Amino acid sequence: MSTGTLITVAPTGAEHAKSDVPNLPVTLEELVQTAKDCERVGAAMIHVHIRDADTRPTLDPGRLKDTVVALREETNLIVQLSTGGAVTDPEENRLRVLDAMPDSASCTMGTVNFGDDVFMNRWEFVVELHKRMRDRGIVPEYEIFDLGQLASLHRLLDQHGLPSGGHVHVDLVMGVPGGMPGDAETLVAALRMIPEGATFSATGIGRTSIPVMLAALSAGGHLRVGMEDTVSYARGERVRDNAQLVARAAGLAKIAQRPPMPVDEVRTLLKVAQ
Ligand code: KMH
Ligand code: ZN
Repeated sequence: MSTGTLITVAPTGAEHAKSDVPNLPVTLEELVQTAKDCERVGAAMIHVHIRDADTRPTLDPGRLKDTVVALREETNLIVQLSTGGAVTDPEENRLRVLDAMPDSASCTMGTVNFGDDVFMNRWEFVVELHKRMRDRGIVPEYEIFDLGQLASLHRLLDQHGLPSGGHVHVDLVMGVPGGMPGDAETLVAALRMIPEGATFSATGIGRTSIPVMLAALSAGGHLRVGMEDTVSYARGERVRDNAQLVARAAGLAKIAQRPPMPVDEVRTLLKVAQ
């Protein structure tokens, strides 16, 4: 069991429209401001999706590089780029995300129904992501949307070896319609399948946010929160901003006697270069 809690903020995502969620950070300025606010209240890592000038999700290589540079200049956070993008993004664009040389990147371990869409992650594509990240010294976070994807993670590590740095960190993304439910029972089932020595974070989509957070803390796990996953703070109450979600996670982590982990400790834990 870990002594502290890694809090990752996922501030934007690819699913919410700015017109529906006006406080969603979509410009570089808004993203950097959010990152600073979240760092101040306990976040150590940021999971980044970016938007174009029309606020639509994009994997534009220039924008991604500028984003990594700006976040490094303005914060001390570990910068994790999403290679998941939006469900419409082609594989070659998703692989090209790694050219922006983030500290970390997401690597989803399989295909899953995603609401009314399909989030495609063919086996060959997953293997290619894993290998390219290792070649570049980028630390993966293996995104798990369903239990079978943990079996795929074992297969990946058995067939293709450990990631850069040698440590395995997974993120359980729970409560996506089409994926595993966001409840304590499912979290425990997932933990039984996590590779030995691996660490895990968990996030619950929508109203599963709080049950997943409490279950993850109880089980010695880490937390991901943010407006990518939840735009409602409580029943009938919209999220004010990402820092509000991070502050709540930090408060619960303190109650659990596992306060937010400082960034340098997280770098050591995940084997991300200092
Ligand atoms: N936007 C989802 C289709 C990731 O960032 O790696 C995929 C996603 C996972 O958000
Ligand atoms: Zn994401």
